[in-house]
Amino acid sequence: MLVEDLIKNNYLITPSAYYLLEPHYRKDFTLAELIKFAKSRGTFVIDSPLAEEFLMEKGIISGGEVLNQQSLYPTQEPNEISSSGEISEDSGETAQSQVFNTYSPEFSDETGSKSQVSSPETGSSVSTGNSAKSEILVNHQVEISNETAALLQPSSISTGMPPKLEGDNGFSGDKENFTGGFSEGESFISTGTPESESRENEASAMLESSVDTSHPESLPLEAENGSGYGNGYLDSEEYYENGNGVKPKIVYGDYGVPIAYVGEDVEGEKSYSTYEDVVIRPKEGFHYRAKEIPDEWEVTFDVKNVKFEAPKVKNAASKEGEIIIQAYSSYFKSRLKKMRRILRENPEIGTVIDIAKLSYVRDEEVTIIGLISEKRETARGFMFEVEDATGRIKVFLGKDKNGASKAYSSIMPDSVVAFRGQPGRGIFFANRVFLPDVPKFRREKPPLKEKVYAILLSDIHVGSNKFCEKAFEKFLEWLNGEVNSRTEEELVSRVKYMILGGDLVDGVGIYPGQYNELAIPDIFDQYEALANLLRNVPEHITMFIGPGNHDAARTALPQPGFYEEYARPIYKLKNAVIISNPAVINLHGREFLIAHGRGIEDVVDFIPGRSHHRPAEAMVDLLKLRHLAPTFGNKVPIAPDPEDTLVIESVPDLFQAGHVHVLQHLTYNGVFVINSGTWQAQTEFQKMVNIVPTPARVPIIDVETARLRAVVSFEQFCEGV
Ligand code: D5M
Ligand code: FE
Ligand code: ZN
Repeated sequence: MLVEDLIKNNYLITPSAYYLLEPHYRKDFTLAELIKFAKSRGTFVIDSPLAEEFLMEKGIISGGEVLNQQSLYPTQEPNEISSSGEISEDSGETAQSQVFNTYSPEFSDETGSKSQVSSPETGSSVSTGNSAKSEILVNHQVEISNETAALLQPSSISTGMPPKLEGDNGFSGDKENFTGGFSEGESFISTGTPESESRENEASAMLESSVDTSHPESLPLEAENGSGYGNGYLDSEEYYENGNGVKPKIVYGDYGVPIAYVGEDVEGEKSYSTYEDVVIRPKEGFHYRAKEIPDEWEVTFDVKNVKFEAPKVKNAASKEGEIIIQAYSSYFKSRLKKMRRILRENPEIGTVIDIAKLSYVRDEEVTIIGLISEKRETARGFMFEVEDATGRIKVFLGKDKNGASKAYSSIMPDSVVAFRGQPGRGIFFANRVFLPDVPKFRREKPPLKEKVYAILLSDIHVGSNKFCEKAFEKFLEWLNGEVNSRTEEELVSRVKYMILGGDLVDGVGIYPGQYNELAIPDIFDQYEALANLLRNVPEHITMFIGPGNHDAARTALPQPGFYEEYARPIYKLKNAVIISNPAVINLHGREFLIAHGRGIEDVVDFIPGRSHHRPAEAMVDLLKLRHLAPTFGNKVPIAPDPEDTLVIESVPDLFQAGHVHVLQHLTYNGVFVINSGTWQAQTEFQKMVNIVPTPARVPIIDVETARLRAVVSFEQFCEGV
């Protein structure tokens, strides 16, 4: 009623203001009074501060009542970050000290399951990295002078942050920590160029960009012709005049709910750049071998293509609560069913029996498969509360049993595992436990005729004042042929795919106080800015783009895609394929599992010894549980879809995630596991919780082997953003 009345009068109200005002409407105040008040404040949007002020002025509320701010990341004491929750009290201390110790990524005092992980981050392989590193250091001086030159460019972009030149210390210190971990056939490349040459490049780049801005292709907004995007956006726009000559545009979502308000674009008003002037063309004469290699890709799993069946309830008038319970019940049934199928592929599992049928079993070994709702360590062993579609039982696993304690620490709440053993009175005595896991060996795939590469990116965070814009532009130039060696030339020439795994923009209102760290405080402009940058990726490179928790997308997992109203500019990119989070892409017969990776946060919370700074290890834990976010009700919100699309149903050749902003990779049972890092320097929030990101490093994957071919670093253009 209040909403409609206001809209009729060309006023808008935010949901929080609505909840404040609605109970008093027509009882304690009239529409005319509210409108008069808003007019006196010169606004036609009634938000909660305005509503509060209004209610206070009317004497309806007193000053003490304040709105609770909802936020995605509740503010926490730093030492709560890795608290391991109720089910693993024993490990709380270890996990905490792991996170809050001074950062030392190479010296993991790993406990538990490290032995199964063959990590290239150890031993002799480090030497390759080291020699590359010394090259980087040699070029360091040059890089600084490049930077100076770049700052003088007329087209350099203002982020609202003062330009900064870095000294030696931070740079080399960080490098020490990170360059290890590149084995034979991989290289770590810094983009430093020999002095004289790079100056020339710099100059020509300057020239090009100033010429190019006048080119029609560089215009940020293509003419909207109304065709092609039939999602109701255009039909549901309305314009209102509010008396001050300002014409707001209101965008309506489902059920006629106003979801966005777009102010008229006033040219020249913005104090920030959306990178319209960043126009980079392939270097003349640069030969892209990838253009001649036929495309061979397919998105083999995308949440958008899953047909969900609506939950069955007795009749259409059933209560909403009942529908939600039904939905979660189908969700967990689906998880159990999928996990059972995976676990049964293990020949050692034996006869699987429903929990409800255990009472018929006499003196024989059987297997139960169930969801772990609780786990606890006792003096002699481990107790689990296990549930399947037919019932629930306590399971005891003696400490003396093979692999018991390792499995115990790997099991996250709500994951599904199998126990083999014998039922006793009201309890199941297990002799063995099986995680779903992935098979030890993988069949080799047929070789490819030609080398072709894929670049993995994530967490670009465009719009953040910590977004490494200069490094990203350098990377774009590099992709356009601005290379420093034969090796780099070969790499760039064969890049055919680019995968972007979420957190493309920084978003707005994602965490408390984020506003102060935004260079672009408007979500529409953030996507515009992102698209303006990505438009410079050569067109023969297909970009697969999926959402993360900072994007304009559903917060709960899975995330089917972006809200098109906001992310329209990236939908319009010619060479972009929008994917869901998670998604599976097949590249030349190799399966790439792509997820943003919020599940990593829960692994760090629940599995002892895990850290944000070694995300690939946490990803292996998820792989072992064959689920991207097994735990319900901890950090990661999960949508009550009738089907669990977060199960890792098929074993990938490569598993990519991002989210934690640290580049790390390893190989586990033939699966290449990699966290693709970030393009955002350390934020104030991350400083507080001691998260040290590794920005601006580009991992390049050899598609044939689904392994790392090289990491190219643009970090020197990012340090101390
Ligand atoms: O996540 C960037 C990093 O910050 C990732 O390691 C998660 C971490 N992060 C962010 N907020 C929190 C809270 N509240 N608790 C624990 N860890 C957090 P991004 O998604 O880019 O913000
Ligand atoms: Fe992120
Ligand atoms: Zn994230």
